[in-house]
Amino acid sequence: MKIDALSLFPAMFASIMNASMMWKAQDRGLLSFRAHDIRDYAADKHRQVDDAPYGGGGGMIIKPDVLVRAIEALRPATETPVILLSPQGKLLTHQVAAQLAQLPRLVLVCGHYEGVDERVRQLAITDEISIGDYVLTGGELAALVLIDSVVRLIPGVLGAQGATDRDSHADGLLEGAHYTRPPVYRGLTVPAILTSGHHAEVARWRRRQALLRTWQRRPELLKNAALTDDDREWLRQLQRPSAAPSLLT
Ligand code: 4G1
Repeated sequence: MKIDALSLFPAMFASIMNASMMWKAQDRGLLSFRAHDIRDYAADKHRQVDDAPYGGGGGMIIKPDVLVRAIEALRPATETPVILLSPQGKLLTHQVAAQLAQLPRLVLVCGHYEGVDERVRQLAITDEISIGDYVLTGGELAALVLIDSVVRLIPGVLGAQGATDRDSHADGLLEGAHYTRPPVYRGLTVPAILTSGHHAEVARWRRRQALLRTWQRRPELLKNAALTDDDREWLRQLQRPSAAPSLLT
């Protein structure tokens, strides 16, 4: 996959794109990434990229000609999504990331200041994606979140392959509790089932822990989760008023 990011602060991408999984993905030839400086496409001698909003009010807006020129210089094919990271976009989910991971190329556009001139959307943006409802100073961190969520789904990027299937959110559930050595830490013990060696029992326990935690913390996720008849029956039991906590582990 080839990813181009357009930004006023392209240096923000370096540390994350040159570390760990991102470096391996590029090293293995599975990812080609470049961050481009929008300012390189400014036309005047002051390299002005932003201007005051028509109608007044505070803040500055990225100029449409500069940003459209920057996008067009990347010559995206008509089928390549040109994605503006924006609080007005559709929410980034595992499903969105999985769809993007199928594509050969992405162009990511990062806003700054108060945002971009509306005509950039009309002329050059095909999709808008948001990473959540909070204020950011720029779209770069959002682009990096999107890139991380997509690149790890490219086949061959993660060493131990099975890890992506068992992901939280791959089946729409949160993960239950995890433990490693030592067996007793500050008086807290590892559940005996995990050290029993009964693999089928361990798998069933883990599944129920995942269902329990999802039900407790993010019950709305259960609506779209991939659930078996067994899962549904166990969740029904959880919802009985008499279900005692000691039965839940
Ligand atoms: C109004 C959040 C403005 C922000 C309402 C998630 C946020 C890009 C994202 C803002 C941005 C809310 C994102 C806000 C983002 C221009 C440059 C837009 C930064 C900018 C809830 C500032 N996911 N925010 N405006 O944060 O780019 O992708």
